[in-house]
Amino acid sequence: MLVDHVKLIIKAGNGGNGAATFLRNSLTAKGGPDGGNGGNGGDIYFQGTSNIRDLSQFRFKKNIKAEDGISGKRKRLFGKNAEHTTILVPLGTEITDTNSGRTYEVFNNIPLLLAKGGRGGRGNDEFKSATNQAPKYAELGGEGEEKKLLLSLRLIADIGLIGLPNAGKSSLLAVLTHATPKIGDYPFTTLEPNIGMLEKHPIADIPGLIEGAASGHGLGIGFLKHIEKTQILVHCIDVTSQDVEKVYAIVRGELEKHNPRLLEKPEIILLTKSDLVDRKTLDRSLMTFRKAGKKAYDCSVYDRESIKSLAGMLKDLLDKSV
Ligand SMILES: Nc1nc2c(ncn2[C@@H]2O[C@H](COP(=O)(O)OP(=O)(O)OP(=O)(O)O)[C@@H](O)[C@H]2O)c(=O)[nH]1
Ligand SMILES: [Mg+2]
Repeated sequence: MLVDHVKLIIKAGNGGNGAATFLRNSLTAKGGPDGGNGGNGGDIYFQGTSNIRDLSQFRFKKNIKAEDGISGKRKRLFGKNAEHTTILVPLGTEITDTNSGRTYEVFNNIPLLLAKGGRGGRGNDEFKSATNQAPKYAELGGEGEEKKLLLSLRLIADIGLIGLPNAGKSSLLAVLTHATPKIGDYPFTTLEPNIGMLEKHPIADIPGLIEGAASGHGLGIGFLKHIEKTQILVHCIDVTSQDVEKVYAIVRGELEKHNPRLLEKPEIILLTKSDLVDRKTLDRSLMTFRKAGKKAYDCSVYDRESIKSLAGMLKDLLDKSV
């Protein structure tokens, strides 16, 4: 199961308290102040990594706390600063601080500070002055910052496969990449997005869209966010459909309702399951789209050549777009 959004509470470490102590030993019965400073509390950083694909690590771990700083001790001993905590998240994670509304996008591996640890408190030794040679007080360590966060993941894929349920999207992912998605001759086989790699290019296969998906029909359109960052959409249409133009319009309509900008993305129309119709029917369907100035192709997962040329064309298009 792809976990693509979670709520999280993070709390940086508190600073250690400063000590309020006085030098005492066999020679000194009433020595001066010697309380050391407390150490700083640990910060919390987020860092992107390509080794993690989703947010499932947070399903049962909703609270993350960094270490507290150690308190200062007598004999001017400073407490240790706490270690910082770094939370690794997939590239493409969007982090929203729910109190301030600020949003951060993790798209590289540069650590992002989200909760600052409290400063260590100063010991009484630091408060000595000409007028007060023996201060009895020391500072308490500062509180570490606490934040409520919402993490939301957009898969970062170069190519997005879209279309009605059963159009053959997952089958295509399986033949184009080494991915092994579930494939079935019934609608809504895919319940969560799948990702596969066509050489260096990630391809996202998402659940099928149906008419009314934008208003919650079928599996809805929540997962469309995963194709927002793609460079190319491959619109898969089962060539045995009664009316391929209508199918095309339905899916485009749902994309538009989610985000009209999706319609401006470079797109190719792919008539799938070409092995199931004769050449004439296939050409007629291709022409319907080509006449309208669209890029339309056909393929069958049982025709190795068609898959090879599809893969070649996708790679060419991506190389041109960078
Ligand atoms: N004959 C033929 N059947 C195909 C081809 N591609 C896919 N199929 C079949 O079509 C059915 C649906 O394939 P899927 O890949 O699961 O379709 P999908 O678009 O991922 O479906 P959802 O996940 O439900 O949206 C399966 O029974 C596949 O075996 C093809 O090129 N030729
Ligand atoms: Mg599928």
